[in-house]
Amino acid sequence: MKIYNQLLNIISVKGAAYLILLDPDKMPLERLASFVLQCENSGVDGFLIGGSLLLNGNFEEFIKKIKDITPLPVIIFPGSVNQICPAADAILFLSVISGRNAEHLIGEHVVSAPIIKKSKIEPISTGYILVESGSLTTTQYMNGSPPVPRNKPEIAAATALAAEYLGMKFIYLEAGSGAEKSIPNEMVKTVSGYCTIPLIVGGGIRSPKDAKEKIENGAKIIVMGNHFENENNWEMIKYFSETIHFKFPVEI
Ligand code: 1GP
Repeated sequence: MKIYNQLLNIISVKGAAYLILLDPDKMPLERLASFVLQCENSGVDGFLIGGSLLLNGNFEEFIKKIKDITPLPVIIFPGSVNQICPAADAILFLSVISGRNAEHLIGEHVVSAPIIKKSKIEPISTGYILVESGSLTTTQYMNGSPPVPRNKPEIAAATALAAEYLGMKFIYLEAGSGAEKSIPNEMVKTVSGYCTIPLIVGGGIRSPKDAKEKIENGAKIIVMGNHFENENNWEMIKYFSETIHFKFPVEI
């Protein structure tokens, strides 16, 4: 089954899906196996792999290692066209629709589309909306366009609806990795009530309560990364899974 359909199936059965973001720059290879197994045993549904920069990480080796360890889907979450690898299962084909930077709306896509076709990984068209979240995040800085103001849910909703009309398959409301504040619940509610395509929410989520509120307001996929850069928090993954999979909590 295609990864997109797998995700829709998880959403339908469990209520929502839980993806973990792994940045090759931030997760040392020697810790990768134990973290991935902990995620798998804690009910996580898959992995997003990517980073705004790639200073140290070996992207291909990193993805191959995850594929060797787990059967869970591995989806590229690209910070740039350098982050494409045939060993992955799919790639979020992101267009930064909150911005007006042509390179991130269509330019990089023209460069990367033939590479993706050759690699045979599944592209999943995703409207990526950056949202103000306290201080400037790396993602916002790298995009070079202002994020949507956090008190303007109607702008996010109109942007998301435009993405739906353009044929995109997911909307991703992004506060930025390690954001001070996660996406406002009101914005999640407004966007999810205005569009029919599934809503991914990530950035700055650090508690099961926060994840639960996002789901209650209509998020269908929760993404977390930064919180688990601290190994002391790994034990929490199962509680997040149980909370997010509200229709079908996995016995752990
Ligand atoms: C970032 O939405 C993801 O792109 C996850 O954010 O790392 O803050 O959990 P965190």
